[in-house]
Amino acid sequence: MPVSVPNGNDPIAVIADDPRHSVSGFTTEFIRELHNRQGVSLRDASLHDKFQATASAVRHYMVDEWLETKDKNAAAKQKTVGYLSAEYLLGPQLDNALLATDLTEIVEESLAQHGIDLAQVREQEVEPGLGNGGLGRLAACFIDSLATMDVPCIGYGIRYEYGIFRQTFVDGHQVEEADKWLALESPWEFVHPENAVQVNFAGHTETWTDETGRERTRWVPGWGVQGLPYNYLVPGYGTRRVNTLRLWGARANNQFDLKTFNQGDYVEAVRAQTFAENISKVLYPEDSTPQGKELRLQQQYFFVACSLRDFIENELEPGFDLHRLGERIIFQLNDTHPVIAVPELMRILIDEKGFEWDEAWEVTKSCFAYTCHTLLPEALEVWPTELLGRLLPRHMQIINLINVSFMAEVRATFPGDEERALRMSIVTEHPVQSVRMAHLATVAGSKVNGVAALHSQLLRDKVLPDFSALWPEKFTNVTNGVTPRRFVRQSNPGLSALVTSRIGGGWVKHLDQFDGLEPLADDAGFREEFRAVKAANKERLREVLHKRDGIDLPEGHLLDVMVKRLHEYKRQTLKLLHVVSLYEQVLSGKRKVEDLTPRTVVFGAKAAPGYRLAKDIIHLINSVAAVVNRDPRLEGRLGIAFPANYNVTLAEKLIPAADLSEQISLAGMEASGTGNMKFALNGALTIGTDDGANVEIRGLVGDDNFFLFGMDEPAAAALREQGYRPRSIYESDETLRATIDLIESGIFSGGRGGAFGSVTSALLDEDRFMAFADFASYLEAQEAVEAKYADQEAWTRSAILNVARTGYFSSDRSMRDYLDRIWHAGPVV
Ligand code: 26W
Repeated sequence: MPVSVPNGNDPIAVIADDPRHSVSGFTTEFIRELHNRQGVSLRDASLHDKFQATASAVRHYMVDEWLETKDKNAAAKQKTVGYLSAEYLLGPQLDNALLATDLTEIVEESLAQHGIDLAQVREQEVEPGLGNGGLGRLAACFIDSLATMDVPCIGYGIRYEYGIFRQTFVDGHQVEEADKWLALESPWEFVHPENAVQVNFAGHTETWTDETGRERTRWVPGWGVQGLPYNYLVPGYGTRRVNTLRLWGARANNQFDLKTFNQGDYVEAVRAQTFAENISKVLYPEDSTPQGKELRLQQQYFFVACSLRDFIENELEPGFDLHRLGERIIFQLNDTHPVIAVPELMRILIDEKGFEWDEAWEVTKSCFAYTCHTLLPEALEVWPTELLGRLLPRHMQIINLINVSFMAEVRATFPGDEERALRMSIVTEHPVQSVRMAHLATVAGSKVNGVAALHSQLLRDKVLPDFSALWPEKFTNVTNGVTPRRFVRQSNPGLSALVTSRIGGGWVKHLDQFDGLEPLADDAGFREEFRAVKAANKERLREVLHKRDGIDLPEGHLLDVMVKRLHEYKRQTLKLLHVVSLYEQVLSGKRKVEDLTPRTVVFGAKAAPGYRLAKDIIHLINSVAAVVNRDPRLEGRLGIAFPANYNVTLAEKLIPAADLSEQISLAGMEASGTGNMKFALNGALTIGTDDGANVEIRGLVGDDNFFLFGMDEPAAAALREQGYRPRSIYESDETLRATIDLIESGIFSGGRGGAFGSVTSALLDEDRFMAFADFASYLEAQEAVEAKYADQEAWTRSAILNVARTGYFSSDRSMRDYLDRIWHAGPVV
């Protein structure tokens, strides 16, 4: 029952008359945790103890609802969303839990009474970085939205012991450190060893005849591990629903390994068991080029096998007729990483439950849908049949059988078109015989979706055109979204309070209400308050960067931010070329320093550890920063800040402070982007290409409130078609030439020319993502940025309109689209 709270903002999830929901009530819970969990007195407690006790005391307020949710689900017997994702980039949990339980003020006051600063306690939390970037963060937003919308959902994934690496810089080079996020234990998880699930690998298959005389197949595995469920609470906002995120950790299977392999050599046997535990040890840090590593396939099968078993055995009532499984679960495949779940469900139904092939296939098709998150052909996962057959022999057989009937269907629909059949086959022969996981997902899934309008179109037309010709109705779009709880309400309290003062607090659950801000863009008083919020957020960021990185952000600058994974297609180099060209123009006297708009460019980006060029680009950015930031000729009017280890925690501070959001990928390359949405919702203006969700952002905010530049996708495709020659652009564009020449001069490498040859020659010789082709247009758009920024009233007006018009990008809206168009499921209240 929503009641209003001191600041009038948030409906609350807890019962208002719960005696624990008071300062003294919380203090009791907190002290109890300090004593019983941490085993220390308040007097002796470390900051870490205080964090652990605070977090676990806050969890008390969600557990009743969590248990209640389970009962509600069991009673309702409605369809559950099983979100299958190898990544969840959750970010810090404490603030989110405080918001959901409406405890922020209470905890602050309770701790203050004991001389403890909540802000300091908060800083103790190590965020669970169990994802690489966009895909993992999207999964975290989606489960937040489903809980808030009262939809039964279990998020299934992997409890990596080491999350995404911690990035440090040594002499400007990226160095990776292991992310030991569990070193001090996570206060948020419940482990249930008694619910461990057995997962098998390798071995062989054999046939047998059952009592009815039917020929059956069984898998005789070679080895196995156990999956331990670690449950995380996923509280909805303003509702009593608390869903579950179930992450699986691998544990050695004592009896099995000891007996089978290592008779006699006890110590060796125990050592060998750690092999099993390696499965959930570390998150693969590649976010676009699959390495085809055996351990990665083990991880994928491990978590989906645990998850399917868990749902079928533990979430359904005993005796449930599995022919109706599709009425109770929809497994959403978050990219191809969990696609091995398809043959696993077939195996369970046929080998274990005695289904006929056709029955099993009908059920399986009704239980899966597939989301594709990329357009890069090299990002589409492919597993050699040699590896798959060795690790999962029965699954390999099943995939072959699926392919045989699929090929028959293709040949029947397109008689004589053998080339088409080869293009579509799940198993390809080249370069080595392999399984194309995207094809398997498309054949098995009831729906296939892209993540923004343009992306879904390109998915149909360019990535899977034969499939969309065969099954046009299978393809759909769901534009991504972000959770307004974390990315506005929590991370931007100033804006939240301002907005709520004018349109009420309903927007936190109904972000389309932001449209009520539209008229306020013309209200000078509101604009002033809006600017004050931005200024305060910049001040907060200055403090964070000073403390975290020793970076001193200049005051009064336009804050120009590009944060995302380092990737050639995202074109961090284009941003850097802009900065270097400004610098060059000042050095050569083409521009007077007082004509520069005071600007600080902030980069945040991790490179995959094996991605050489991306790491060289990081080195170049740091090297340019070192020179530009120190050059007195710039009179402090141009700076670069590159804080290391960009993560969710930092994003929450950076995004609310930004003026300008850089979304400058080559058109047709960025599937959606979600950072772009977060910036717009926090009142930054976008400079961007016609790519991914930028297209939709611009459509909503309007051309006057968005800085568009560059080729669109058809133009980029045409240029590539006709033969792209970056060097001729370099030769004909004087500004570009001067910029590249300045980099090659050695000025950024202590006089050593050629230090950044890998970057400059990648551009001059190939420029795969056509940065040069968009360079002139980008600079022109940046001039428009400067002109607009000079008129603060006009700028603020546009910023407000960005907020007012982008409520569409709530992940609640994305979830509604999935529920209506793909899952055919709804809330349980
Ligand atoms: C190593 C294999 C691999 C391949 C692709 C790992 C991870 C991927 C992901 C699909 C990459 C990814 O995160 N894609 C991003 O997904 C976001 C959420 O939909 C989009 O907003 C981004 O545009 C897209 O790059």
